[in-house]
Amino acid sequence: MIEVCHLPPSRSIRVVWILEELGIPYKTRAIKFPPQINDPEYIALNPAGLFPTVIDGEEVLTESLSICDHLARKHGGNALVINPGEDDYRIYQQWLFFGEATLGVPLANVMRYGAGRPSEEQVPRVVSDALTAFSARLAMLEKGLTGSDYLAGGRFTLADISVGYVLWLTKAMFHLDDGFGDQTAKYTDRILARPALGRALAKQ
Ligand SMILES: N[C@@H](CCC(=O)N[C@@H](CS)C(=O)NCC(=O)O)C(=O)O
Repeated sequence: MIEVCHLPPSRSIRVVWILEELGIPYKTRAIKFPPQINDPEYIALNPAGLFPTVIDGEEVLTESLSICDHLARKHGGNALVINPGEDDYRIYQQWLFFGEATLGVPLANVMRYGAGRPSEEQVPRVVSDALTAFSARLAMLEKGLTGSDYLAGGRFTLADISVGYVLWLTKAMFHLDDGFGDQTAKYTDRILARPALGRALAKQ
């Protein structure tokens, strides 16, 4: 059975979310954090000590979106992905990568150099630059959402899981959603209301 090394609120939520959306059986493995000190078995699987890692038969997979893509194609009959040649493939790819490589990066810096550290270790200049960048990236999302319920293909896809995870962090974990535009606020509510995400968030 597929095994997900799961450590909420890490990006392993993306993996559990898509498994729940697709109804694919899986089990979770708890990690002893920090794995570099407490979980040598995990470090043997993922020497970077990052989350998530998934074990699927003989394969050990890392990178949350690549894992989700693999699971949807191998076990989910290609549901929730858009293939080359299909309408909106390019825009699907754009938002898929945007979630991880563009929208999530400044948010991570807000935490890493701000609220996630004791006040004497915070770096205010880095945090304010990251908030400025985050706001500009949200403006890009707002423009992309105008007139559509989902990011690509007129349906819920992995691109929505990619971006939706970051919006969940922004709203539910960091309470930084007051900068959301109207479309982004509505989109976030729509995506966060998905029952599969609720089940994923309930998994420990
Ligand atoms: N691009 C990777 C990023 C993985 C990543 O940075 N995960 C974070 C948690 S969300 C982590 O493990 N952080 C622990 C650390 O930096 O030591 C992915 O999408 O899987």
